[in-house]
Amino acid sequence: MSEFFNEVPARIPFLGPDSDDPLGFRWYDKDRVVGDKTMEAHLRMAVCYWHSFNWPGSDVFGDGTFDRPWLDAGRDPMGAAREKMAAAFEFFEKLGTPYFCFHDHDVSPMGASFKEETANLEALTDEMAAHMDRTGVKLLWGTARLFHHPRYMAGAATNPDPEVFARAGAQVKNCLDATHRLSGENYVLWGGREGYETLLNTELGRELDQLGRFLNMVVEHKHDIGFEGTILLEPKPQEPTKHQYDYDSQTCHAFLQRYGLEEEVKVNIEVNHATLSGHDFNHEVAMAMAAGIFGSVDANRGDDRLGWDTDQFPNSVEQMSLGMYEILRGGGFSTGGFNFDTKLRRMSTRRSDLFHAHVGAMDTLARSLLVAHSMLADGALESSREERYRGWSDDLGRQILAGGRTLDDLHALVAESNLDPAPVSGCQEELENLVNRYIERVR
Ligand code: XLS
Ligand code: NI
Ligand code: NI
Repeated sequence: MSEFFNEVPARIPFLGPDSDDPLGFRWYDKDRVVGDKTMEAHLRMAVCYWHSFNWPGSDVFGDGTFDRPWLDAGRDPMGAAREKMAAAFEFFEKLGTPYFCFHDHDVSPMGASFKEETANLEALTDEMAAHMDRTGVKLLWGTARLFHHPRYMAGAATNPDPEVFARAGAQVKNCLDATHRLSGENYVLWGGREGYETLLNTELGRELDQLGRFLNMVVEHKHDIGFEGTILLEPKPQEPTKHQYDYDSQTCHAFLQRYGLEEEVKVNIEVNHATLSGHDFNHEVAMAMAAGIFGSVDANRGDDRLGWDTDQFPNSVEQMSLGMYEILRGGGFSTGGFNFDTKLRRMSTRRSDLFHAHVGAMDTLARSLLVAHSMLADGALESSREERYRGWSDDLGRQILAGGRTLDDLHALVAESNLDPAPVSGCQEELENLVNRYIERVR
C-alpha cells in the first residue's frame, strides 16, 4: 500500500525529555507505569477523523488549504472514502494512539437516498473493522452528524417537525449499530443544533421533552442490541446555536435527572466548551465527577482572546494538570479517554504538521498525568482539603447532614454558647505555589 505520510517514520519513538527531535515523544512513554496503570491505559488517547482527515482547512472566509486529495471535487465518493480511511489508519498507527473517533459522514458518503446512506456506512464499517484488526487501533466512540445537512438546520431531536426527528433517529440507529459492530467503547451525542436562535419562534419546553424522548430512545436501542459502551452527551453552551440545551455538565445532569437517564448517560467534556460556558476545564470535570456522570474528554483548547471553538491542540501543562488531577481524584476513566477533537491552523500545510500537533498534545497530556499523579500520591492538597472540612466529621456536622437538626435547634445552640467561629485561611496562594512546584519538578 502506498503511504500518504511518507516523510514520517513507521512509529513515532519515545526519546525522553532531553531529546530535541521534534517528531519523538519527550513525555509519552506508553508503557511507563504511573501508579497502578501504564500511561497508555490512563490516557486512552484518540485521534478524531473529522478535523484531521475530513476537513480541507477551509473557514467561513476561505477555501481549504490542506493537501487532502480524497476531498478533491469530482472524486468517486466511495473510492475517496477508502483512500481517506487508508491514510487515517496509517496516521493512527504511526502516531501510536490506541483509539480513534468518527462521525458517520466522516467515513461514509451520504449518498442520494437513506437506503444508499445506510448501505455506504455498512460497507465502510466492514472496511474499518478490517483496518482495526490489521493495526490493533480501537474505537473510542462513534457519533452521528446531526448538524450538517440542511434538514437539521432547526435541530434534529428538537426540530419543530417530527419527520426530522424520525430521520435523525434512523441515522443514529445506523451509527450506533456501526459503533457496536466495531466494539466502540462509547457513543457520543453532541447537540450542535439542539438549541435555538431566537425565542420568538421557539417552544422551549416542548423541545426539551423531544430531546429527553430522543435520548431515551437511544438508550433503549443500546440495550436492545446489547451495546455495552457508554452513551455520552457533549455539553457546549452555544455555537452554532445561540443557546445549546446541553450547556454544561451541571445543566446536563439536571436534564438527565428530569428524563430519568442519570444512571444511563454520562458527559463528554470538551476543554474549550468548558471555557466557552464560563468555566475552567477542571470545574467541568469536578462537577461531572460529583454528579456521577463523568465519561470522557475532548482535549482541544481555545484561545483566550477568541470566543469561539478554535479546537486547538492542548499545550498548557498547567491547565491539563488541573483537569487531570480531578480525573485521577475521581478514579480515572472507565470507558472514556482523551480524544483530540483538534484542528491544525489553516497555515499548517505540511502533511507532517498533523504529526507535530499530535505529538505535542500527547506529550502535554503525558506530562500533566505525571504532575497530577504526583500531587495526588503525595497527598498535600488532599490533606489540606480534608483539614478544611474536618468539622463535618464531628457531631454537629454529622447531625446536620443526617437531617437531625432543625433551624430551631441551631438557634438554641448558637444562643446558648454564643457560637462565633473564627474565619480560617483558605491558603489559596500557598496551594497555587504548590501546584507550580509539582510542575517544575516532574520527571
Ligand atoms: C463541536 C463538537 C463536535 C463533537 C462531535 O464543537 O466538539 O466536534 O465533539 O460531534
Ligand atoms: Ni467535541
Ligand atoms: Ni467542540
